[in-house]
Amino acid sequence: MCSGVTINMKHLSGFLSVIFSVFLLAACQNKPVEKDGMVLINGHDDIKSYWLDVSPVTVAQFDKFVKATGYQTEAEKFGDGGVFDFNLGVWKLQKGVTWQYPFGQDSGAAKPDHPVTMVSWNDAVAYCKWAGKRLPTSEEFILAEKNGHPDYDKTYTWGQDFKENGVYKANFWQGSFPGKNTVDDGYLTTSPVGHFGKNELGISDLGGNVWQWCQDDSDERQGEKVQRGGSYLCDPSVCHGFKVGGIASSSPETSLVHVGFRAARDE
Ligand SMILES: [Ca+2]
Repeated sequence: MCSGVTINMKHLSGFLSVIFSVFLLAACQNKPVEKDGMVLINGHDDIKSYWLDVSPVTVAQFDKFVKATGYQTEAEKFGDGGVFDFNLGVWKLQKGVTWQYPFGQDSGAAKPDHPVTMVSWNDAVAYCKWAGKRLPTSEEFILAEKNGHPDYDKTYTWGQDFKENGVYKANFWQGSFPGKNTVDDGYLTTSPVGHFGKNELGISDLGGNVWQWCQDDSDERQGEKVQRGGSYLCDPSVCHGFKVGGIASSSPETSLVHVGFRAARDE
């Protein structure tokens, strides 16, 4: 994306024409710095510069945390969690679902390279603490969606359309929610993190795949915590949560089959 100078050569009527183009884009001054799976995002206004995970926390990463600490998630303690029933098109509280088996043991284990789900806000905070990180604020998540540009005006973090060159740019719901999912993007539920590419900052899964917990209390719903990014259950005609600024919320002890998180850290 960021090139100081580009040179295009064209043969015109037998003469070689060399065209120099010089770009002095704002992005060039903010070339993303990546380290230890995090990207440094330059602050703006009252947002200080911060590090943000390149991808949502995966099942494999959460497994390391559990093995190191013996942590028990709230879904495990309560013995149930929220699952979307694709056959009936409704949400239900299902017993025996965990981060390892978010749709239940009969539906198979969560894949290591997929985002962890069936984790509450409290679980996410516990993971972040163990990792020496914290949850991003809502503002930080949105600035990442905007590729670090506060005046970013495209609908999605990757651009303006669902697809680029015929290829889906995110994991969401195609068809009509809740009755029909045509799965044109290849995934009914979660997808491997990074599968649909990265934005300009080199960050993946900021739109679609799983909703992600943020630090903040919901302004709209008392006692709930904000989620950002949308999920594989978002049908743009119903929810459209995977657009820039998409928002949802749940109570901090709620564990759902389409909600995960990523971590942040102060610069
Ligand atoms: Ca999908």
